[in-house]
Amino acid sequence: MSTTNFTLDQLGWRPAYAQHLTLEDFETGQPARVVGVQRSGLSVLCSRGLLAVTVPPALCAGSEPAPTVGDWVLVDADAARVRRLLPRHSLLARVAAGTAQRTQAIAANLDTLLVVTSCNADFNASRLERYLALAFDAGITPVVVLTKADLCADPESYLEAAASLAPGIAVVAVDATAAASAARLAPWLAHGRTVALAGSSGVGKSTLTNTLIDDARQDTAGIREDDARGRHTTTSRGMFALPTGAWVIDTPGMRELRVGAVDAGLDTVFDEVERLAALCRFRDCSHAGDTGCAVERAVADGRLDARRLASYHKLQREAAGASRTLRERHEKERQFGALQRQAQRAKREMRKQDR
Ligand SMILES: Nc1nc2c(ncn2[C@@H]2O[C@H](COP(=O)(O)OP(=O)(O)O)[C@@H](O)[C@H]2O)c(=O)[nH]1
Ligand SMILES: [Mg+2]
Ligand SMILES: [Zn+2]
Repeated sequence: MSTTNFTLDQLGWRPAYAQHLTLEDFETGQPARVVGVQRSGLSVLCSRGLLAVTVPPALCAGSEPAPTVGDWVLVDADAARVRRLLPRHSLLARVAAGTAQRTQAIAANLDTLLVVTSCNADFNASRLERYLALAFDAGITPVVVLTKADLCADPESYLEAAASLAPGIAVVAVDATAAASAARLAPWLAHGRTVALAGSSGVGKSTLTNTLIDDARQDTAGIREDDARGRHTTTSRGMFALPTGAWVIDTPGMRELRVGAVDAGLDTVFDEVERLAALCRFRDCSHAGDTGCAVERAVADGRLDARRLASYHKLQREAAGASRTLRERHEKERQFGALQRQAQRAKREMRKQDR
């Protein structure tokens, strides 16, 4: 484990974060970055080095997702305890399995999401669209990384297919086992930047992480779970320093990535569908058997992929379901609040009458 002390700048601090801190905050605490999440608490890096800190339960009680890797927290100056969570500039989250639409934080304060898939049977356009919508919705730049290019006869066809999934997205093919090849990701790995790798199990996320950090093993910070070969494996989430000064977060493979109310992200990814939809005869066209539907006409003409429209419908439904649940929850909270106020009023009235 590194004993290096990190400056805020090295940890990816942004001047804008200081707006959320008072003079008193700086006197009684210090900002620290979460590099690991354990059941017992958090591992954070700050000017005092690597610390294990506890999180007061009240901090996890609200509707805001609990502290996750990449988060900035204010740590007590004289105790190993988190005082509060600083506002996030971005949050990658998914909807947890089950019906409650509970949000599960994956990583916070990301600049870039490396959406990793392989140049083989793992490549799945609809799954990629899901990740892309999630990233765009969170204000995180997605980059599609196609691994195992060295094992593939025709990486070009995968590059082309991936590039067509959202307007203007960057797509890079790499051999994740080779440093020279992984260096193609340099544009997103500048000093102080934070990137996360996401994608199915087995696509090469940990291999790529290892290749990127390998040159400077001793300088690698963060919590690393080592397997028998002494290599990094993803048993828990962690954040690692790269020799370039960037931070990389490896996420465990997700079998199911359910998205929340990512409507804005969908508009970005399915830009051409939205444009076509503007030409439908009816404004509330559902693009499913309605007369005068420009979207379905485009599918019939071969201008729009039927798969893409199906993917759009599926994600729209998911996002709408999430919005509905959120609205219902807010409505319940609102009604509950009104009831409480009513009860308080009644109590006050009774006291008045008593006097
Ligand atoms: N040849 C080659 N093998 C790779 C590449 N990326 C990953 N692998 C192999 O694929 C397997 C799974 O990789 P891993 O990093 O554990 O995937 P993860 O589950 O996404 O973390 C390992 O045996 C890697 O050596 C690549 O670009 N080229
Ligand atoms: Mg892994
Ligand atoms: Zn339509």
